[in-house]
Amino acid sequence: IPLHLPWIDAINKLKKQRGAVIMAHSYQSPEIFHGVADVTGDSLGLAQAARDCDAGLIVVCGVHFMAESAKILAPDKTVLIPDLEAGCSLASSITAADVRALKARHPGVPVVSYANTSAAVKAESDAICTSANAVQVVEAMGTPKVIFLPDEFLGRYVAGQTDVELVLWHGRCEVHERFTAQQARHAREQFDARLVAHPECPPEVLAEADFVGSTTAMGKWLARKQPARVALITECSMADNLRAQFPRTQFIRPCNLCPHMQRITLQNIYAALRDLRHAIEIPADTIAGARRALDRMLAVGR
Ligand code: CIZ
Ligand code: SF4
Repeated sequence: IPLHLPWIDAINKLKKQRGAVIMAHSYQSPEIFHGVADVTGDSLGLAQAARDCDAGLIVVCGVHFMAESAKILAPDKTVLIPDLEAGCSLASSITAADVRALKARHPGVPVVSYANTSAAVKAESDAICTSANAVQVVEAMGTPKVIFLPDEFLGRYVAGQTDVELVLWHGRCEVHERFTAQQARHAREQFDARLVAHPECPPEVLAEADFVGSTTAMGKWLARKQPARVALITECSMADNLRAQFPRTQFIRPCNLCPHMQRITLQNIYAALRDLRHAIEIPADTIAGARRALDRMLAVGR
């Protein structure tokens, strides 16, 4: 962090001048997460904070679909992303046209989409879900069959917890799909670590885990259990950012970095505030459709 201090000071000064709020996802590096963010959280938490904050200018330090979700819930505010190329393998695995084709193939079957999708895909969906409420949202559709997009592994995990039949898509998180059961077992056997895994991991990894949960659920589990050693089988920055909060817990590898999250840097956050770029623009009808699907989720519960 010392190396970053001049940038952190400059950003925090400019942020005040602009009256901006900086929001950082849990997968952002510690200098961003602890150094410049006013709000931190998972993708939905950030979107809800964008809706509820007083500022008219929001910088989302995260990937593109997260900035879109903030814009969907706060359409009258200016939402900036420091790098438009910060994408996501899950979000880019499916287009709105793909969703329309699936609906044509399965008439009358509702579509539940994971938050990790574009605004256009959300607008084609009946409801949005997170990894924390996926089972509840699927069951709230009230149908024997649901189209579940786009994460195949999350879909298989959800399918194991409900009687609703799921039509799945072949999307993968390129960060979580790389973990292996052998890595998980190694962490447990060599380091006596508890294993906490994100449901975007392959089924054989989830089978080894002591706890499977979303980004937010992982933090709550740690606070409850305070294990001596834990392997967070997820994006590396999770452990980096939680370390300060749990000084008695040792964080064991494996972890993988998300290359898209890494595109956000102190330098481009500064440039975003200086030049007011890159503003997220979404057509009004897409915002309305996506908002309806998000509201359906919020009615079920976070
Ligand atoms: O894997 C991701 O990108 C996650 C967990 C996003 C989120 O919902 O915060
Ligand atoms: Fe997408 Fe995976 Fe990166 Fe999350 S960690 S932004 S799901 S590629």
